[in-house]
Parts: sequence; C-alpha cells; structure tokens
Amino acid sequence: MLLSFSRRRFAQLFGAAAAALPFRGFDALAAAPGDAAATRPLAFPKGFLWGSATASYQVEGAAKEDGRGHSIWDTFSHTQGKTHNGDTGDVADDYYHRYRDDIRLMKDLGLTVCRFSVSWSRIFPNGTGSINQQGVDFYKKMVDAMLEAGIQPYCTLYHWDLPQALQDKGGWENRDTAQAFADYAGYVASKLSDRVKHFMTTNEIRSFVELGYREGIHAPGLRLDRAKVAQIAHHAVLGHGLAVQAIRAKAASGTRVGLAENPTVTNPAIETPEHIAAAHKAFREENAMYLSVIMEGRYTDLYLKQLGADAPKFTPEELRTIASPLDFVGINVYAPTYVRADAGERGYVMITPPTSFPKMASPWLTVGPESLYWAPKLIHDLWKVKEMYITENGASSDDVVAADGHVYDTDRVMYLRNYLTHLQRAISQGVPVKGYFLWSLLDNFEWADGYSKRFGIVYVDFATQKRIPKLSSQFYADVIRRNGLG
Ligand code: GBH
Repeated sequence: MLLSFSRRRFAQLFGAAAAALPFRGFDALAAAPGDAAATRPLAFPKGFLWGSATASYQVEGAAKEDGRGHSIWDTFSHTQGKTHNGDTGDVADDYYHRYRDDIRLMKDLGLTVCRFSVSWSRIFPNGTGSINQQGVDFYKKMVDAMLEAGIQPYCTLYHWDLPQALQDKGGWENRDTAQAFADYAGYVASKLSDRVKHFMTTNEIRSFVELGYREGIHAPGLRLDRAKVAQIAHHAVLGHGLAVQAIRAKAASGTRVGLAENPTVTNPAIETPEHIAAAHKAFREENAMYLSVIMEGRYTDLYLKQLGADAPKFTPEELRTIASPLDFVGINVYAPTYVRADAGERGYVMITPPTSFPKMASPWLTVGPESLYWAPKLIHDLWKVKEMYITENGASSDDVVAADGHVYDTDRVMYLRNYLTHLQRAISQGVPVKGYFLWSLLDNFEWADGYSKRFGIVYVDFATQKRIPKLSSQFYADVIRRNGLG
C-alpha cells in the first residue's frame, strides 16, 4: 500500500521519467520499517516539521492588482541600476494567481508546514489607515488552500516590503513606523489567527536595517551614518516588540509568536573548549543590537561602549517592550563566520576566511554546514530557548535544465545534506528545534540579484512560469518521507 502510494506520488511529481532517474529505488525505501526511525542513524524526532519558506514580494507578483499599495521594493526595483538587469517583482512567480498549484507541489513533497509572508501594502495600501479588504481575502483564501492540503501555515508579517507611504515619512528612521508595524501586525493577527497558529513579526532585522539603510544595496537604498543606523536598528527591534504585544492582544488564544532573525553565526574555529567559549561570547556580542537585546532586554556594555556618542537613544520601557517574551525563536541560517579565542577584552576574534573558502552561486554564500549545529546550540546555551525553528536554510546554484528536462542540482543536494546532518547533531543533543523551512520552494526574485540567483528546489522558467522540481526536490521529499538522512 505504502509502496504504490509512494510511486504514484513520485510519478505525479517527477513525471514518467522518474523511474528512469538514477536515484535510489523506492522499493528500498519502502522496505525500511517506519517505526524504526528513532533508532536509525541521522533520524529526526517523531513529529519534526518539514517545510519551505517564501516571501511576498519575492513570489507573489500582481504588484498592481486588487488594491495593493506601493512598497519600497516597487520603488527600488523600478529605479535604474538598483537590481540585476533591472529586474522587478511585478510578476515574480505569479504566486498570487498560481498558489493553488504551488501548494499542490508542497503537498506532493510531503511538507507539513509552510512559511509565507504578508505584503503590508496589500492590507494597508498607505501603511496605516484604510484597509484593503481584497488583500485580507487573498491571504485567507491562500491559507485555506494550505490547510486543505494538510499544511500548517507559519506567517511572517514583515519580509522587507515596507509601504512606500511610510518610507515617505522616514521609514524605520521614524519611530512612528514601529507603532504602525504593531498596528498592522495586530490587525493581520486578528483576521488570520483563526487559521494561522504561528506568527513571526520580522524577517532578518539585520538585513533590512544594514542593507537598506547603511549599505544602500536594498530598498530604500540609503547610506546613513552609524548613529542613524543604530537608531534605526533600535526602532526595528522596538517594532518587533510592539508587534509581539499587539499580536497577543488581538489574536485568538493559543496563537504562538516569534520572529525570524539571521544572527551572525559564530562557529568556533575548531571545537575545543577555549574556542567554543569564544563562540558563545562572540554570538552575544556580534548580535548585540538584534537577537541579544531581544532576548535580554539590554544592550551589551561592549556594544554601547563601542558606539560611544553614536549609541541609540532608548528608554528602560522600550527595552522591556523589545524583550517581550516569545513562544519561539526562528533563525535563518546560511553562511558561517569563524571565531577564535583571544586574550583581549572581548575574549574572541573574528577570523577573515581564506579566499579559497567554498561558496555556492551567490558570492556571499560560503558553505559552513556546522552553522546548523552551532546557531541553535549557542542560542539554546545562552538563552535557554524552549522552541526553535530553522525558518530558512538553502542555497543558490547555477541550475540548468538538462537535455532530458531535469535539473541535476547536485551542489544544492550536497549543501542541504551536510547542513541537515549538523542540524540532526544539534537535535540529538537535546537542542529543541521543532521544524525546518527550506529556502526556497521556488526560484524567485532574489532582491538586488533579481532573477539571476536561483534558490528554489523547484526550477521556475520565468518566461512561461513552468515549474520543474529539481533533484533537490526529490532529495528533500526522501528526507521528509524517512524523517531523516540515514
Ligand atoms: C535571506 O537572507 C532572505 O530572508 C531571503 O529573502 C533571501 O531570498 C534568502 O536569504 C537568500 O538570499 O549582496 O554580498 O552584500 C539571507 C541573508 C544577508 C544574504 C545579506 C544576502 C547580501 C550579501 N542575506 N546578503 S551582499
């Protein structure tokens, strides 16, 4: 029974050619007794949640439809010279119209959870004030389609697409944006929490603050000084904290609230006690203005000392808000950093990686699989977090469609297998990671890189919107079905 079901599912997913693919036979998989999972090497705990992640502006398209207001990414991507090839998210994966088919793909993969984000300017076209009912209806219908497919939705409220109307008033430079975000978050939670049980406030505060307001390579494309950037970071973590409180006030009881942050992952150079101790110190300091203040309700002494007169202005009450208790912590884990022990004041030094360090297709994406051990482990050690998720992990690859119509992304499979092996190592030592969301289901609009960098496990032909599951899709479906790698 199980065997024929698997075959049918895989035939649907990969077409008739599936049988001819040089992958491990399904007979061998079906022969493995299901409940031996817990004792198999590299098994994940029973009930571990496997998912994929996407973000509104990167997949939805339909930028001008059904009353959606402009976001800073519409403005930025339509500004000459800001994105690769002048690419925009106007159409992207056309997920706004094709979500039913894409959710079917998720179901075929065996996903039990899915992380998506809400476009703020679909709900409040001007950031605050009047509501666009069509936007609310879209997310209700989309979430219902997930639930019908047996997939639990995890909702991110801010994945970088700030309404342009708020940027016109200073964006995150303006403290009012933090309150506007909380109002929007509370409103969405009031409308969706009958269907969605997990909400994440922000995606990667570090990224949108530093790339958008310091480096100028993401929207809104500003290059501000370090005092301004420190204040913006403070407004952003404050927005997170206010949103946590607003969601708790407005959502159905039982709603769980967290965030999806991308901490700097400070792997010990080698796994000896002195370097591991340095990794703990480094993790707290390198993330002082983001995860550390959120978890501890204070900026570290070294962070404030280093900024001196440029330190952010804050009140004790704001710090309490920022540290509002969370039900879970989500982390996006990609590239590693490495640290070593040092006798100086900080107790650690960040190591500059050799230029030979292996990378994926994105120049920044160095391959450090042990990051998926150390990131959750350090967070658990430092702050005793009881529930964690890997809210993103994945890789870009120079995918090509082969003559036989398949995409053999062996490098992405290598990357995923090795990162997941280290996640299993963490979980097997008692680190409470409950689920993993692979970035991404589909190739999509990769921000400033436009469509030039592919992160999907499903290939998208952007000219036709045709979807082709890659080899990594089959790898992931296999991991999910066996709930492990062994
Ligand atoms: C995540 O960011 C995002 O949440 C997601 O939207 C994105 O698609 C995905 O990863 C893949 O990139 O251009 O050299 O200055 C990951 C963290 C931090 C990675 C900033 C890209 C820019 C490096 N990102 N980084 S560079």
